[in-house]
Amino acid sequence: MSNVLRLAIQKSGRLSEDSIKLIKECGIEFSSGGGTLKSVAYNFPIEFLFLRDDDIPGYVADGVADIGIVGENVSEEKRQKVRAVEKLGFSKCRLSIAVTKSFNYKEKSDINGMKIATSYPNILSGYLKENNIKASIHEISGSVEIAPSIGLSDAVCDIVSSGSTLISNGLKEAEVVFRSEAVLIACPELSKGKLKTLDDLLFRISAVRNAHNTKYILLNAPDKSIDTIISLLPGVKSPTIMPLAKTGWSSLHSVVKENEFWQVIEKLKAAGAEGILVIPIEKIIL
Ligand code: PRT
Ligand code: ZN
Repeated sequence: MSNVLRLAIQKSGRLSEDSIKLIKECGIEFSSGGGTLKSVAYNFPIEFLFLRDDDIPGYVADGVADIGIVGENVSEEKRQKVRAVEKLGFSKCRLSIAVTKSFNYKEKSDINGMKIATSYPNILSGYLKENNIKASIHEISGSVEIAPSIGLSDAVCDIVSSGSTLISNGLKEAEVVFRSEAVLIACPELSKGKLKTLDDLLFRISAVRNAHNTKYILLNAPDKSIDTIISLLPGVKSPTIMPLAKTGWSSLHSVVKENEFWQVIEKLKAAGAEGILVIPIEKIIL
């Protein structure tokens, strides 16, 4: 039985670039772009289907594709039988209910009785039910944000990222219904060979993602500060310490989490660290 995994990626849109970048950072080489619908990797048992994002959950559920990269919003809305395998950290957004700027919105119960335009009727109806809100859903497939201004609805439930689309259409965010990011989904029935390939792929993805979240850090410090610095930079196992030619000083190498970076730097300086270098990491195998 074949161990070649078929991965469905969005053909063109907000997910495409980051999906392709992630796969390429995993050291998997293939050609994409130029209207290609299908492609095969040169150096890993994987082939690619380039599709509209809305079609990806269905193709994965049917086994036409083995795995796919899609927004959690789409995966949740389509209600297909797929397994969410790994969140991928990009294309972060939220599905929110927005009302007109002039509406004096205070709490969820204000949504009662409203007509809400959305392309996400399933997620929205689940949310309304959960929160005991009685509102009607008007399903439309695009340009949801203009619905209130043309008298089609009182509110919208749409994807928000920066919020500027809402503002430029005279709307304001009232409630977050669902938070989303790109996710790797899989067909629930994969052969042993394909599951092995999926494991190999996930191993590479986690090495790349760990590296994105972490920086390599080198610094010089007086020997008396080393214990303090080790407590600030515990590293993967523990930091490397090498003596400098200058007596009483050492060079210390470690890693630091991207989101803790600025706080740690301040504390390192306070502890006497000098000549701090911070370097990107390509892969981390823990
Ligand atoms: O052609 P195809 O069907 O494949 O693509 P698409 O047009 O349906 O989807 P696409 O490429 O726009 O988005 C793909 C996925 O990216 C979505 O399903 C989300 O998971 C994610 N994503 C992240 C977004 C956004 N950010 C986003 N800002 N999807 C849509 N938007 C739109 C939103 O609909 C609204 O019109 O951007 C506008 C809001 O953006 P802000 O920044 O003004 O708030
Ligand atoms: Zn789409």
